[in-house]
Amino acid sequence: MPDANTPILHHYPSSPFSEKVRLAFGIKGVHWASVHIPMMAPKPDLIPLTGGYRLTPVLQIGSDIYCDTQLILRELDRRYPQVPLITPALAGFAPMISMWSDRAFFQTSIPVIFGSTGYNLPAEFAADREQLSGRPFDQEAMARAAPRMRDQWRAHASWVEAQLAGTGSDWLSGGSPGLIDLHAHMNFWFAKNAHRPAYDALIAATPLTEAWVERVEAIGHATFDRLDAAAALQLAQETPPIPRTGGVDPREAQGLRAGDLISINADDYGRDPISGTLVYSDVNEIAIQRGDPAVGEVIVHFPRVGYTARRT
Ligand SMILES: N[C@@H](CCC(=O)N[C@@H](CS)C(=O)NCC(=O)O)C(=O)O
Repeated sequence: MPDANTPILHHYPSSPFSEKVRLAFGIKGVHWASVHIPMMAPKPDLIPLTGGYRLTPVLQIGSDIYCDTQLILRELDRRYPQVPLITPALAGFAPMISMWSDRAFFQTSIPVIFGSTGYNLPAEFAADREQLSGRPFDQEAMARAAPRMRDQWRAHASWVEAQLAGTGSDWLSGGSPGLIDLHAHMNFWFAKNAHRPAYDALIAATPLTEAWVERVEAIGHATFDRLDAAAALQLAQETPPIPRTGGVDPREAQGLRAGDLISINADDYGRDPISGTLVYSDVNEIAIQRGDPAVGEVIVHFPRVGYTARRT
């Protein structure tokens, strides 16, 4: 059984967003616990922790629940600063990269991968992703769009290639691997693991990037133990929630205050609102406290960019 300080990652092996976090543990050499969650709804052991957020991955530390890789990676840097993911020279640019990797590049990768021949998706997976995005998940349409999307994918890859060529560095983050590498690597890992022929055809034009992908993979995932979801829920139940010191940002743009009942939702997909009492905020993070019989009181944390908070 891990203790209340052990990072517990709720994820599944083929999840590209989760790969960022697994590699972050590798860079930092932090031991973690691994809870496997389903790759589609329902997620009965995750929802009691998050209050409705269903995306993958989620990081749990005791009764603190961190949603979205943008915030999860920021939190890992705060808790394990010995090997930082962000250096002062890239303090602003590094987090910006997630908006490119997670949105524009990721939305290009989906039709490139799922529209490639030989990719058979179960009907319930397509139905789940339609529900998630509110848009059709039409594999035939993706197959028609795939050639045009490959044009775009190659162009995204060319930016990584240009950066590696321009700096002559092994890493996008500078002298050692860091946050930019983790965000940028995700779509290459996704394509490579989900559809190897499509990846091989695309990556051939960017040899520095191909070698960099292998370097990032070689970082590995540090050491971890598998954990039952029930044990993770029990740990949350047994750990009293303690809001982060600092309270609520006095400059909250909407004038939100500590104790306000609010709801938070992602603004791209998986927009289910999560409700609770505002207990902490700063310019990059907002956290609510909420309870569930399965986990007791927990604090659920979200990033600010890409999320909407409103009083209920
Ligand atoms: N903005 C989120 C996006 C996460 C995301 O899209 N994850 C995918 C899996 S890699 C997902 O949740 N798919 C639906 C699911 O797992 O239920 C983040 O950065 O964590």
